[in-house]
Amino acid sequence: MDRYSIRMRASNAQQGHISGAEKIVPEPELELYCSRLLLRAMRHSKGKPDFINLKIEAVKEEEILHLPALPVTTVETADPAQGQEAVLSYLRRLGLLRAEEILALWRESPAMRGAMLLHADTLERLEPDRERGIRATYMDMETADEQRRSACAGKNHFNEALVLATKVVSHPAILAELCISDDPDYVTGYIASRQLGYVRITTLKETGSPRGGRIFLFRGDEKDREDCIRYMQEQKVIVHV
Ligand code: PML
Ligand code: MG
Repeated sequence: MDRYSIRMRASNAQQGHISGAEKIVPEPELELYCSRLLLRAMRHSKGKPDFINLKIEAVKEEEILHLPALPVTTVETADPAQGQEAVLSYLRRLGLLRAEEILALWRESPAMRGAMLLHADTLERLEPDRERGIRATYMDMETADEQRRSACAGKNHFNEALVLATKVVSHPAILAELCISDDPDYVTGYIASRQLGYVRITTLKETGSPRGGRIFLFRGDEKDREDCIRYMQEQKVIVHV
């Protein structure tokens, strides 16, 4: 079945970026999801947008990669220090020798629209544009449960992150992804990898902190890097939950 990709981003002059979201939907549902995403842009708690971009592109079925969602586990942590300790132990479990330095880079990461693409061994940053980072895009979730699909009227951090992490770590040159939300009230983050699945860490930062970011940990050569960036930015993915 052919589909349409819909990508929405909204901003205003005072705050800059306000909200963004995306779907990949069958043609009969195109109108419905366009209006849901429009509503989402208009009702964001950050404020009213003065610019909304809805980009709609046809997607052929053969262009879509279908992936099962990563299995999810949760680690309860009482405070950010415990949360970061948990992340360190998972990084070490993945055999990453420079786990402490990776965590330090993550803590200090500047506000970027996209993620850092970091070489897991040399810690070299591999994004062509370091201010922007790499944005993983063109992805959606499919579930038999219509309730979850229609959650698109508002942001569901967990669902959206699970879709993104599943896409990201499915590239063979990605060893793991780390994420802390930049939403000041959202303190749950995760580490994801093909080996570990999606591991939610309940407290990774202090409530009220706007600091957040993503790191894609990479291992490979120049050809892998180019393929990885193309995959993140262009490959259409539907994640099945
Ligand atoms: C974001 O703000 O987009 C990141 C959300 C991380 C979600 C973590 C989780 O709840 O599992
Ligand atoms: Mg955010």
